[in-house]
Amino acid sequence: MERTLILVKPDAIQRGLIGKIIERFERKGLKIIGMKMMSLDDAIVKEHYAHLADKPFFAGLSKFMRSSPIIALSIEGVEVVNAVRLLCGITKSRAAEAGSIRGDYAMSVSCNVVHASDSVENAEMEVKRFFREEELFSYEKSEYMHVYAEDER
Ligand code: IDP
Ligand code: MG
Repeated sequence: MERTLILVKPDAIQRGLIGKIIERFERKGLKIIGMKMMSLDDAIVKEHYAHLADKPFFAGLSKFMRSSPIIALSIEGVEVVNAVRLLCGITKSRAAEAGSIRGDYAMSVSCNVVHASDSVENAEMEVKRFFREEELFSYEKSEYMHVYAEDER
């Protein structure tokens, strides 16, 4: 089963959007298997955004990601990596689809309220980066049955 990583970023924490953002994932019927508040240090930001290390905005991005605690979430389900990316909307918030989280809550490219893993391979690494195995929970979620047809489970 796929797992993905979501971060509720510092701008969302500052703006009091934690509940509204988590609600989007619950509303979709997704199963949260891990959730915690944490402060990021320099090392984890560098590792998480290694693909952007040589960009001119990296120093600002790093400072932003360390400016408040974040909420890390892990969600598990059928094709959840793509489903969660669609819910979040594209990186450039001003052009993000209305109805997506970024489309509804952000205007900034850097302060775009959420992170979501962009591929199944990256998601596996990112979930491990932010959660120890014992911080992830295995349980039956009753709504699950309404969300997936038998052959999708
Ligand atoms: P993603 O978050 O949609 O996966 P990435 O390209 O992986 O987008 O970039 C990671 C994060 O870096 C973005 O969410 C945003 O916070 C920041 N970022 C990306 N491009 C820019 C930019 O051009 N200027 C400022 N910040 C950026
Ligand atoms: Mg990315």
